[in-house]
Amino acid sequence: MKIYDSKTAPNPRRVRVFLAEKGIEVPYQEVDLVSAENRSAEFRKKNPLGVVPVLELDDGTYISESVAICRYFEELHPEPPLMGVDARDRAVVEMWQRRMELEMFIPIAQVFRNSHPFFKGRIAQVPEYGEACRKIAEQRLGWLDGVLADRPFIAGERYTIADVTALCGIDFGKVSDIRIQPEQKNLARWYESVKSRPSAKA
Ligand SMILES: N[C@@H](CCC(=O)N[C@@H](CS)C(=O)NCC(=O)O)C(=O)O
Repeated sequence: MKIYDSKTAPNPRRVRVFLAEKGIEVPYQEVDLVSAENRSAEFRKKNPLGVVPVLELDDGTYISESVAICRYFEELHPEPPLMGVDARDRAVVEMWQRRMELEMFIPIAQVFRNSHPFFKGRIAQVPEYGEACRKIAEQRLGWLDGVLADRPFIAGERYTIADVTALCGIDFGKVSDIRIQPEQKNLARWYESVKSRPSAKA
């Protein structure tokens, strides 16, 4: 088993943080995104979409999509639970995980994809779309600040995969100068608490 990884990219970090929370060690193989190794025919045999992370199992199965990889390990190693403990809780965690991914992480990533020179020539960049996503991402930070007014973690009382997704998205936003604002005290308190966990170094 191994995970095709990139130390600089936010989606692979989601998996590394998740596994660090569970205390699971998996060998990583760095994929060189700069030289576009991820877009080679060889790599596309592992993931036709040409993106990381990808988990390779010993039976030759390839699993991509960060949440799917996390799901695999959650099933095998339920403790500590990061994706919910019963039907209600699993649904609540999934709701927040999807919100963090769709409403926060993706707009933040789209700012980078549509404005940073790294993606020039790799995708059809639309800078205006990137700027629209910046506004959305900034609004979402304000929304999340309100959400965190009455709870320690995004899905409630316990640290979950929703916190992992939000942490990795918000940290990646710094590259595009998207930042928690001084008045967003709840968000800042949450950020300090998740950032100070050993897993955040993954
Ligand atoms: N939906 C995928 C997204 C994976 C993804 O976009 N990975 C990025 C790194 S964060 C990538 O490999 N980008 C390289 C490229 O687009 O060339 C997931 O959740 O894992």
